[in-house]
Amino acid sequence: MQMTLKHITAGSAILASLLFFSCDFKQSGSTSTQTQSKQQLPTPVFNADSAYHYIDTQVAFGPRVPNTAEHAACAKYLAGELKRFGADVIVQEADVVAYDNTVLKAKNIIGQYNLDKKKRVMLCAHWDTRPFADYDKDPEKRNTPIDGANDGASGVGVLLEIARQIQKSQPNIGIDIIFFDAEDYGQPAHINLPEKQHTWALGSQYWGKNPHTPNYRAQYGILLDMVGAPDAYFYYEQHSMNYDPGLVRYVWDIAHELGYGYHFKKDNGGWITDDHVYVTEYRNFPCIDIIQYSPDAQHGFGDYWHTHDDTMDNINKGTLKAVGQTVLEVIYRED
Ligand code: AHN
Ligand code: ZN
Repeated sequence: MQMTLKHITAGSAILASLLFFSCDFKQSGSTSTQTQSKQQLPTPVFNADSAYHYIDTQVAFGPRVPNTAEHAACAKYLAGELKRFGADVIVQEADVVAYDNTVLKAKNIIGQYNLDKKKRVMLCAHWDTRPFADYDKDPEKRNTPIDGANDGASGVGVLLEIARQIQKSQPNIGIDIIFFDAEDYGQPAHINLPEKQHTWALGSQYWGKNPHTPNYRAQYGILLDMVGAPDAYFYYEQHSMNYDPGLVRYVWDIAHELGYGYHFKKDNGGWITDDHVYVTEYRNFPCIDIIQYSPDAQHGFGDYWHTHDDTMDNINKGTLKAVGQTVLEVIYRED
């Protein structure tokens, strides 16, 4: 039979549709792979030994009090580590004024990942240490700066380990890690001074008003503060509950799901003025605080708090793991 033009056309149409079909089949295969990888990435395993090492290294510089050589050296180390872990780093320098009118040369250290992603989560911790030990049992030692192994270095150590994991396998979203300065220079409790507001969290107050990117916004933020003590309990911090109770419960649920219910108590804690308050108030997205709370203590924190007992002996790898693995799980579940 002789093929007419019509037949040829019909024949190619069949062939084309077959090709189209096979293409389509292949495509739907690759689409499902894509969907799968978007749905749930494997969560990296948080290494508590590594976080512990980053804490130990910070403490070895000596107290990281603004306007000291130890502080300057540690700032270099932290920015260098974030760079080594593949982040785009910005060191934001700011002159902030302390309760006693001392001008502090503050540095907020920022590491950005996946800058092309619009959806971002911000993770933060303060990196400075307190110039006083107001709550030390020895009055002679109250005017000297503390090691701040837990109060300062622990949150940063956990976030550096998270940065190291992000470099190995990227989450689906953008991540901004911010180490805030001058959080712990608040008006001391051991000398009688008239009540003064907003003397804490000076670095985050500055950043809130002058973010590293104009109009910076994240979907949400998580602040880590005092996340390394043995037997640390993290309660629902009340400002965080006020800003986004669903987010707080979601993070605590994940901690319980992973088996860290011992540390993450599903009960109300205190109202704690910390960096997350200024982040939320100035930037207008919710930032929650994972912070050790001790309901029976007079000041609400551990016995070591703002004393010379806040040393490396106060750091426990099990607590670091509970917090670090929970935060990793939260960010790798995002898409
Ligand atoms: C006050 O004591 C006002 N806020 C606790 C924030 C803090 C101090 N975190 C660590 N040190
Ligand atoms: Zn403190």
